[in-house]
Amino acid sequence: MIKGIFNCLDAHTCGNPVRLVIDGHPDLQGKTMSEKRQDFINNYDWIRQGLMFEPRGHDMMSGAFIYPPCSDNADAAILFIETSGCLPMCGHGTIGAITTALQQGIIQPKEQGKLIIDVPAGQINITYQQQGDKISAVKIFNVPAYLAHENKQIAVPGLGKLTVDVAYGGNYYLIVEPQENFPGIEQWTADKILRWSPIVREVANKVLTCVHPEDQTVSGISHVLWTGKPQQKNSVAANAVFYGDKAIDRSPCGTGTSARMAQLFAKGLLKVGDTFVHESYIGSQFTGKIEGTVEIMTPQGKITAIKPSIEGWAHVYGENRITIDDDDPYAFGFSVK
Ligand code: PYC
Repeated sequence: MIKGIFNCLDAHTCGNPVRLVIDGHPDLQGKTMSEKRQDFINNYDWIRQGLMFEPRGHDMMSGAFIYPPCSDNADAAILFIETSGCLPMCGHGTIGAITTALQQGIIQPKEQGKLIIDVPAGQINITYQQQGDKISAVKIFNVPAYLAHENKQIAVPGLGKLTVDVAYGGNYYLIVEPQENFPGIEQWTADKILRWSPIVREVANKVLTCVHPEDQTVSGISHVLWTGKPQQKNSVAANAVFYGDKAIDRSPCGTGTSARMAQLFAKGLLKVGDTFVHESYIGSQFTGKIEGTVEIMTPQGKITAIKPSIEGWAHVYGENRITIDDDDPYAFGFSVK
């Protein structure tokens, strides 16, 4: 029996996929996108599994649904889906979804060049550039980002000790900088990143607690951000972000870039107004900026979080009409371990 038919527009943001689902949206219960995300996770996760995993998707696949806004001041809302689950916020996903939705007329901005979008992690502001019928750049004014754990030592079986930080930029990132047991991403192959990341994440999650102070449903380290030397002259830094079970972000990662700027700000290495050109594992770039600061309350007390922005581009490359039919033994996808 056919469970669902989904028309999708496939795009990529700086190399990482964004499948925008344009119909077949489940009617989600909840007042906020955080509540709607919980409803999707509890009742409709089969849609994510069918659209993201093989054979209809792949390890890096990620996507989004555009919903009507939850707040009076917003233009639209986004629900993110990917192989790792339903992220509270996704930067490359937002750039891809907004580019596609504006080009297709799926979102009508109240004010040209600007959007306000509800996402599960809160509310974000967007500005965008248009050239003819194409959106050439999208800038996200992201949710507050902050350093949650600093200079923590973890012991990774087979790899040794690592000193790590954890920062929030819409998801919690374990940040690993070059040190004795990690020479930097330029000296590690993709295989090595894929091999060590899940182990390092598991070890870190056992000893470092991360729960968002304003939304308990946002918790745990989901991503590992390995750093190293950039390839491009104008990049300030480079990263390889691991997510899900076997994915390295091909984009510089929007929430990862926000987390990294928060980490560097807290350590006195970036200041308000600084521009941070961040490079991905394939050399594509986002331009990050620290737009300002805001005080937030954490279990450790009041801390200064940054207000980050990230700018990047996306290209739409195809259309896909995807059927999920439960007669198909792989209707809800599979992942090769
Ligand atoms: O751009 O925020 C991001 C992101 C998260 C996971 C993959 N990309």
